Order: sequence, then structure tokens, then C-alpha cells
Amino acid sequence: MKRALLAVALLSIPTIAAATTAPDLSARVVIDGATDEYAADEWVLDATSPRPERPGDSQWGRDNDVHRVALTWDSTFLYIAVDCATYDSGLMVWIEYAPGGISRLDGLGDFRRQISFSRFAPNYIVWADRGDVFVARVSASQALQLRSEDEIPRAFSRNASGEGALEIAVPWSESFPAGGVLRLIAAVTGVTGTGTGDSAPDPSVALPAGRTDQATLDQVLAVTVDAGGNRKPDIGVAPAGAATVEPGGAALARSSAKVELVPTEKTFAPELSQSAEFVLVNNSTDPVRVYVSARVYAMDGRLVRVLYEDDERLLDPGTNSPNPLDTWNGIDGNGEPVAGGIYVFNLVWGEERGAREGSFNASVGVVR
Ligand SMILES: [Ca+2]
Ligand SMILES: [Ca+2]
Ligand SMILES: [Ca+2]
Repeated sequence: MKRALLAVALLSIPTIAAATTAPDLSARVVIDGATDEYAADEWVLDATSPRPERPGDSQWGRDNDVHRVALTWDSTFLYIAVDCATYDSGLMVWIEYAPGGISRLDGLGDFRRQISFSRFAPNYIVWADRGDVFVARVSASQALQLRSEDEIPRAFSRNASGEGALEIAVPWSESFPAGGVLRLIAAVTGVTGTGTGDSAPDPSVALPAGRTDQATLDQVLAVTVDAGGNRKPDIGVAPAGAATVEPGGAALARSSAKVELVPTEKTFAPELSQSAEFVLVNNSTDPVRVYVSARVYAMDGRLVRVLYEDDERLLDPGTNSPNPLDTWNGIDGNGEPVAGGIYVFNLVWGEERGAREGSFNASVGVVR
């Protein structure tokens, strides 16, 4: 009798406190779009993680938000679960297990999004929208290979207010990482051509608020699934202890970055409603996070206008997309139009706020 009571008491505990990977989890983990079977140490990104993921940190509002991410595995499958709200969006999960994946999504047909990755090139795209979940393998040549539900079991639930969950079981037979580390990011996103308002893990620089703004995701959840290097998934480990967020931004290469600005036109006429615009160029081979300040000087050295101070930018190698701040309308700091003549854009940048590691000048002509 006592034993029966104990069994009832255990069954009524709503969440499992701890669980480890095991040879066969198919009796516990069910791919059904409900995530109550995951244990506390299988929620690898949630409000208690070292790099927390929170409900409500989305640029697109609480009803389009990644809440938390769980994963675990057995000898056959990697199981991934994402609690999320996708009221008028969907959810993507990207998984990297081998070289040769894709680093941007803007040329990918139905999977086309204004999202690129830094130091992350996934081999799988999972796209959950309403009741459907699509899973595709993808290569750097942009070839997409849709995978069936028989090959990769998946489920996505969503109620009328958008709350729900994605679950997927990826067989190790086609995804085992030779290096022992698998990496992933989850994010809300909308129809083709949209970016993302919330990802897990979050990038090092805040995501833009606009739905179609380009988003760069530079921080990745890295999961060591084969610490011993025996080419088999580790059994008996707590997933939360095997998962870390690889930092982006400031942790990227610091040594070789040089930032320049390039005016898009040599001259402009403010009276014709023209503005002077410029783009920033990162002439190193790695993405870099820098704090940039831009000023306009007259040829006699007089400060004419401060455009911005210590603006945080994540710059891809080469010429970066135009930023709305990188413009000057020919008005000085007192709100007066400047006289015609040559002016100098001065860019100062550093890899920490307030740092002055380099500067660059370029001239522009004001035509009156
Ligand atoms: Ca489930
Ligand atoms: Ca969130
Ligand atoms: Ca987030």
C-alpha cells in the first residue's frame, strides 16, 4: 500500500527535475508538440541559463517570441523542443553538424529570409508555420533537399493566441557531428523576405525592430554530444551541462579590423533635397563588432556636426549595407545650412565603447 501511494505521488509531479541522455528515450520523449516531458536540465536555453532566453524579449512583441529551448538525445535521435509564441509568424531552427552549410538565407526560395549568420553555417533548416513543419537539408550551393516526416519526425502545435511548441527528432544516422559538437539557433520569422524579432540564443547586437530588416545572428548554442570522440553520442550526460553559447561580436577577431567609410557620391546639393550618404567597410576577413562615431568637419578644422557617437555596429567583412544613420543633410549643429564647399566625414572606431583604435577621413562636396 505504501508503495502504491509513493508511485501515485511520483506520477503527479508535474515536471521532471533532472534527466540524462539514455540509450532509448522513446518511452519518455514523444514528438507531439507538447513539451511537458522535458526535464529542467534539458531546457538548455531558458530564463535560468547562463545566457538566458526569456519570454518577452522579442522585438516583435510577446506573441511572436522564442520562450525556451530544450534538447536531449538517445542512441538514435537528437530531440529538440522549442516553446514559442508565433501569433503571426513562424519558427525556424537551424542546425549545423558538418562543414558545407549555408551562411545566409536571402537566396533560398520559400526559405528566403533577411537573416544571415556569423561563424555559423547550418546544414538543416526547420520551418514551422501553423500546422506544417518543413525540414530541409541545405548546402552552400543553396541546394535544398526536403526531408519527409518519416525520415525526420516533427510536430508543431499552436493555439489561437499563438502559444505552442515545435518538437523534432533528428536521427544521428544523418546528422552526427564528426567533431563531436553540434550547433543550433532558433528564431521567430515570418513569410519570405522577413527577418527575425527574437532568437535563442540572442545575437550580441540587438535585433532590428522592422519585420523586413536584415538580421545577423552571431551567437550559437554549441552542444558537445561526443566529448570522448568515440563517434557515438554520449549517454548519461545532462544536456544543460553539455551546451554553451558561443559568443559573437566582441569575441570575434580583434587584431586585424580596420574600418573605413566610403561616401556614395562625391558631391550633393541640399537644396535639391539630396543628402550625403556613406557606407562602412570592414577590411578584415572576419565580422567585427565596433563602436563608431561620425562627425563632419569643415576644411579649416571646425567641427560642423556630430552625426552619432559610439554607435554599436556588427560589420561583416567588406562593404556593409547602408545604415540609416550614415547620412548628412548639409545642416550644421545649430540647425543652419552650411555654405557650399568641401567637408570631411571623420569616422572614429574602437572595439569597445569609448575606445579610439582607428580613424578614417573622406571628403564630400556641398553644392549650392
Ligand atoms: Ca512531446
Ligand atoms: Ca524570447
Ligand atoms: Ca531571445
